[in-house]
Amino acid sequence: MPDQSTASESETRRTLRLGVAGPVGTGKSSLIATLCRELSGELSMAVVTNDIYTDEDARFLRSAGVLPTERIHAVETGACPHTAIRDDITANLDAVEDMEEEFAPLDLVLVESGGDNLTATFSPALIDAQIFCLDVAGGGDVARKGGPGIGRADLLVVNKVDLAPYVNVDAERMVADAAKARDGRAVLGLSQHDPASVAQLCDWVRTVLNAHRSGEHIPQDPGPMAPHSHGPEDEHGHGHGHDHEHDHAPEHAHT
Ligand SMILES: Nc1nc2c(ncn2[C@@H]2O[C@H](COP(=O)(O)OP(=O)(O)OP(=O)(O)O)[C@@H](O)[C@H]2O)c(=O)[nH]1
Ligand SMILES: [Mg+2]
Repeated sequence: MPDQSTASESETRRTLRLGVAGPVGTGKSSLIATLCRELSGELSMAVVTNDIYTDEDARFLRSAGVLPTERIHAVETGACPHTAIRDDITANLDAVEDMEEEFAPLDLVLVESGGDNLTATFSPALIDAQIFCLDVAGGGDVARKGGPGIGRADLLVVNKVDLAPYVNVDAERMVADAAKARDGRAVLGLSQHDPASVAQLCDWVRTVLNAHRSGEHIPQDPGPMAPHSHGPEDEHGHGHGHDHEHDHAPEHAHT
């Protein structure tokens, strides 16, 4: 058994690699900008972004001025986001390790996935914990649609709750539906314009970082498509008459 006392110094500075995934435009870059703005005073941070064809997300974050520009690195995946964060993580892992070496000791590296559909999740070989980001503008029923990120990411964010009245969504209900679909895993209704929700997000990150440092946090693979039901009891009447675990292989899980 390793000697815990000699390991403790490096363990306490162990970098938390935190992934942020979710459909296009749900606010992943904005959430990362918010975390950098709020936490970079207390934590040493870096960001890796993933875009298929561009470095748009990295440029957005650099122009937001939330971190020194050299701490924001773009990976141009050239393939669908799912591939780069799950199936062949080499480019991302290289980028994360380079940042950790260059800016050692880093407390937190945020990795933004390219926007994808509901099935993209990070490999636990790349990140230690992951946030899956939905927004109210995608519709109040999205949280009930299932998928590995919605079901089993470490935190599900229902973003842009300030927009809920404009898109006829009951944000509280959407958060409650999400909580139900997640067997008690964390769900947060978030808005950039609501400081209380931003504070909750920051607290969640601090808690995970502490658990990671103490060895209590074990990276989880959200895995294949979550079990979900669209049987006749489906209250919204768009049932497909089945109730089983979808088991899409990762390489077939994207569109
Ligand atoms: N009203 C409101 N708008 C938000 C909020 N968060 C993000 N947005 C807006 O949502 C739009 C998309 O935000 P991004 O952060 O670029 O979303 P993204 O998920 O990174 O997008 P992709 O990387 O293209 O998938 C931008 O116009 C943001 O200003 C929020 O809390 N409230
Ligand atoms: Mg983005």
